[in-house]
Amino acid sequence: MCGIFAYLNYLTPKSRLEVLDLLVTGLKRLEYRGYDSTGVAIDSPDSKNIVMVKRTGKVKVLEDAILEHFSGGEYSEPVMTHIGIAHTRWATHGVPCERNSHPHRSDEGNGFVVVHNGIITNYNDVKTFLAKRGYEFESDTDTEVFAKLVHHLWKTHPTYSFRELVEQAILQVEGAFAIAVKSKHFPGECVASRRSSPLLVGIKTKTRLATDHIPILYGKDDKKLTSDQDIRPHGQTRELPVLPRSDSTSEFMPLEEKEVEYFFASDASAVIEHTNRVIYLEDDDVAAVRDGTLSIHRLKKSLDDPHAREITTLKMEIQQIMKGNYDYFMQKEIFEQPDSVVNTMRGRVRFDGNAIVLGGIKDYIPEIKRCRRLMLIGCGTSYHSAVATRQLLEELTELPVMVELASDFLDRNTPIFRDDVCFFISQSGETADTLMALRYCKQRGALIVGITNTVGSSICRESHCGVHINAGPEIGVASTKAYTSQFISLVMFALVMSEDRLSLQQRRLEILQALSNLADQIREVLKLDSKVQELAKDLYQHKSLLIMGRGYNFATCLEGALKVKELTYMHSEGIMAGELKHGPLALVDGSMPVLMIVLRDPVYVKCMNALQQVTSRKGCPVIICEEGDEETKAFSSRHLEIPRTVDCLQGILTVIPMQLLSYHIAVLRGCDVDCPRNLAKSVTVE
Ligand code: G6Q
Ligand code: GLU
Repeated sequence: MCGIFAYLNYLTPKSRLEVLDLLVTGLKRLEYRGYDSTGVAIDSPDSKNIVMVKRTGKVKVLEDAILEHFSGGEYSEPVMTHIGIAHTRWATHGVPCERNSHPHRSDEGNGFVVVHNGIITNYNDVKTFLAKRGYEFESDTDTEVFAKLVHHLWKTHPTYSFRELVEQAILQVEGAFAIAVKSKHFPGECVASRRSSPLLVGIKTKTRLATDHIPILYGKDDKKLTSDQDIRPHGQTRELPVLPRSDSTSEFMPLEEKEVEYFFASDASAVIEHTNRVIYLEDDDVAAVRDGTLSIHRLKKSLDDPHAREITTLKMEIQQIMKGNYDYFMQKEIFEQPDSVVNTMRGRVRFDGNAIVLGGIKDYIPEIKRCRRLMLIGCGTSYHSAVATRQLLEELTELPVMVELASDFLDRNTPIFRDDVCFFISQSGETADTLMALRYCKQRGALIVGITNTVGSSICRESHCGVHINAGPEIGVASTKAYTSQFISLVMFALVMSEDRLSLQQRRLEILQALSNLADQIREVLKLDSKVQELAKDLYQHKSLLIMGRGYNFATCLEGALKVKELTYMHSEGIMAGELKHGPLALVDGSMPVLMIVLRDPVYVKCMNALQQVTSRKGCPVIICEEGDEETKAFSSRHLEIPRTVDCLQGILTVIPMQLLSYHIAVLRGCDVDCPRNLAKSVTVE
């Protein structure tokens, strides 16, 4: 998800133009996170209103618009106290356009404006609730409901403080968010909060801060709650329940600095040039600044909560911060997968009820169920996600499933019929071959389903329906987290297609259970990183690497080989183990590097057969096997053990060592990990 940046100056003279420059610079520091549109909101010259400028495209486009829009002299007058908010958007709901860009407002008077990172998964419910109360919506985003919800609360609870209004609104929304809210009704105040999306507060004062901690405040009298008191009502669309007020004279605690500046940002790269003193907010923290005083509140107290939030001192340089503790974006994105897979399933898989809802295609499911066959079409890694899920799709849909490389599909002028359902899988949503294949199928009357990571992309817009994989922006050219999110999106589709098949319920439950454990198991596999790095040292000087497997893991062989090729420039080949005797075995001798995937699944015996064929030709394969599988491990001194999961999800776990191995070999070979030679992140030419 993208970038939030807000700047509040208190008793510190700044002109609005200076504030705008700070906001734009802050967005530039967040550009690396990927985005499709931007926007800012500041006070009007008379300080009685809020003015906004929003644009699609690069931050530079916004910067030019600001220069044009705010040229008047009144914007160069210094103001002592002011709050400006800014946003870079990676669309999840509503195409990238000015209307859908943030900040979003509560009403035509810009009473409340909000910038949001993440996904409000129950936004339709909230929207219905508000529409019944006369609210009209001007965007297609989920975010807009938040601004209007705060406004509704303000109208119905006129005595509430700004912070309380935002708290009440937070209690009603579900999903992931980092938000910053500004209001003309509460000038000079800012309220920010987070749930599953990062947000921090930078503090800049003329003198050293009087404290290194800010106490966390709770409930009505801000006294510590003595037990787990969940005061969060169940978010229905009935009249909003009102919580006990939490405003009291003791509310605003220390950090009452005279001249102070606060920076709210998605990550420290936007703050470090101003201050190194930051507070990392935790989920469901509510940070509020009023009259220059910062306070932090929580709605729900669990007994192991700390008493305060620490003001930490940043020691990292900007460059480091952008990649977190990682050296490359690709490395960061590999390690993000425990979170990105959760984001893909967020608001869609109800583990408690074993139900799945894919909002973007649910109206088309009856038509899809009547189709003659499914066709999965993509390029590169996206094609491999189709290969990885084909067998499960055949099993759960009981339909013929074809997987096609878009370029070859077009070369063959493949016959397509009106009762075909064609899936176009594409991280960027702009790959020319895939887009051309989409148009080819659409012209022939097929139903078009887009599986993309980029809202508003060509494939997204030209599909009849689709699923957004919600992997977040993928910066590294070599696709990693998008692959696993595409994989899971197709698995979710297969589960939706079989929800009314009694004979498949046991199988579905097994898969749903495995999905609920996936993030933790990915974390387990990522712990193999140093062992994989050692393996890379054995392999990086070789000219080739053969990767063998079959069944649910054949896709991993193809994807692993592609990763090795595109990152290390070594030759590598994914080989169907069942094909060994039909030729590839001739390549095997004591010096040919081989990696084999041998898991305890329906093709285990056949994989062991292939393993024995390799070792009997003096091959010394690296083996990816299940934890504790001593029988398989006995065939090689080099093995990577991964947790056991259901057969159709093994490919999520087995691809990660391949991602890590290709990364480490690339580093050892001095390759440019994030921008491999000759390659582009989106191949928009045929
Ligand atoms: C793989 C590469 C590349 C990519 C294809 C398809 O690591 O990123 O193979 O998967 O070019 O790109 P889209 O998924 O954006 O269509
Ligand atoms: N879901 C919001 C939208 O689509 C925010 C997306 C983001 O994180 O940028 O506008």
